[in-house]
Amino acid sequence: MQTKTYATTAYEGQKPGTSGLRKKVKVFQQPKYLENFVQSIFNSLVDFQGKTLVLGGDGRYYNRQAIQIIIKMAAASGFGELIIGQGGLLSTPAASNIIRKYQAFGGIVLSASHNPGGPDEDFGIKYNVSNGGPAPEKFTDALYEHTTTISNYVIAEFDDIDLDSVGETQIGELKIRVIDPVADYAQLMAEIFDFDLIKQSIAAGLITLRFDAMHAITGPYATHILEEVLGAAPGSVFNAVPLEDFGGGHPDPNMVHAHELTEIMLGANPPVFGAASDGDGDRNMIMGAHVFVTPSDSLAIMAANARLIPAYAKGISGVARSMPTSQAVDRVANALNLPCYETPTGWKFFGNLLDAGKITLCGEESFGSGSNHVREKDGLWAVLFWLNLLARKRQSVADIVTEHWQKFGRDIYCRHDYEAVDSDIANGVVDHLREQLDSLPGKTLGSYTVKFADEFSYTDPVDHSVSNHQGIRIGFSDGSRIVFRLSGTGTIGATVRIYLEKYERDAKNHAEDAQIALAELIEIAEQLSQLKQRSGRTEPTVIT
Ligand code: G16
Repeated sequence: MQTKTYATTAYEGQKPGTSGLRKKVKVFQQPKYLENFVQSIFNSLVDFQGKTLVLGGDGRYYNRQAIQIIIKMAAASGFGELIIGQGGLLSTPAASNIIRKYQAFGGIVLSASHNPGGPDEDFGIKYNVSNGGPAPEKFTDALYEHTTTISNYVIAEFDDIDLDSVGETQIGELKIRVIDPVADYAQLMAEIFDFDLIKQSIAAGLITLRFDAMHAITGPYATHILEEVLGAAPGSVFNAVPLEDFGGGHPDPNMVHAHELTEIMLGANPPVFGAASDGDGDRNMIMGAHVFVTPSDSLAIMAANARLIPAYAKGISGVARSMPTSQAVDRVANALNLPCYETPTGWKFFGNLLDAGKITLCGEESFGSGSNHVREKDGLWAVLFWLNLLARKRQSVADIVTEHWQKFGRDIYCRHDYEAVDSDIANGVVDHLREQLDSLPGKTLGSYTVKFADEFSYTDPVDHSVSNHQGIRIGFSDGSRIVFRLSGTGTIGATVRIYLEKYERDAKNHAEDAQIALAELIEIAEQLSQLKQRSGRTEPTVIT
């Protein structure tokens, strides 16, 4: 195999965010931009020669071109085998499964997740380590250092690989395997859940469902598992064909962007169950007839009912949630006497806890939940969890949620996002909040009294690494919270996220609309942050 070394110069700003490097496609298309980043990944690895690398992406615009470049660079760097999803496709959880199942050295996942796709939209790339999970901060920090000093990259010269046919190709010492992206994942799901029971419930008409794949990666996975294996009516999965631009949509499973599903579920004669997933298949939105389940509640309900699922029937070892996620799961953990961990935002922070067996289930308010079956969050897994639950409990989604609240109380919750805010203004807002932290405890704000105010810092209980500046937290004496963070996944300016949470024990108030119940906290958040005043915005871009 012929290889060639090219001189290059560093690009600024190749610092991985919450989940890899996400930029506009046009940024990635600059000469040697992708090559610099990929070479920097390889320069951060030790002892990988001859080993296996998994490669796949969510199929968005530039996926195919990027994969061909990465194949040739991986070949030149000395990998022994590449496992690639057919068509260059692998959902993020499926990639995590393949890395683990075939004991690969690591994997490269191409995705900008829930961000839109197309020539003028977003692209992304991240490296996953041998446990199948996103590389930890120690690795991404080292990788970033490499991007700032890179001076050359090496690439092999051979024709583009046929990604559309399953099979094997040998090029010199390198074996390239193009695999069915769905089969291994579908098999894993069948091992976790009671497929026979779900199938019976669907056949008996007890469960009817709609799944919005949003023209993204879960289309083929959901069609196979939900329709072909479990027998849901043809067409139950819609927007099922992955498109490079997601059909012009924003593949983010929330009630704003998955509006087709939302209209079905809140409209006349809805099915029993509705769900959606995102660009790369790791997020999920759960709905029932006339009801939306917040991701935080979904996690808590899963934890409370885990024993009803075959894979977790013997019990779970513990749970974890990201800091801004509501405390609903903490209440379940407390009742079941389970350890409960609070981590920074980012799935990578769950990896050590899962590897060490300290937790079995984890989740985030950002529409992500998962378990120890892979090391990524997993959209379809969450959907199957709920289907298994519905089949076992023979209750509606609304009844399951209401019963859960009656038992544990309700953490009324919502998130306000202000997108594409000028970065200096956003940083000014955070600085302004930071300056007030020492003076807030004990203060009365409206009907709330501040109990604590701090900037979240996390010490990993396994490797003791410390992650600072993970969000501003303001906790009140009644357990309510306001959290402020800057997103690490946006590509334009800064996205300011405000997370609002209020605990309500009294069942007669459980049906209240979240925006109304949280109105006073929303006011207090503005008073403290001056976000609207400083940014000139009058309302959030998205409320979830
Ligand atoms: C990624 C991370 C999640 C995180 C989410 C939002 O998800 O894996 O852990 O919660 O981003 O992060 P931020 O608030 O920093 O934008 P995904 O689905 O985008 O890969």
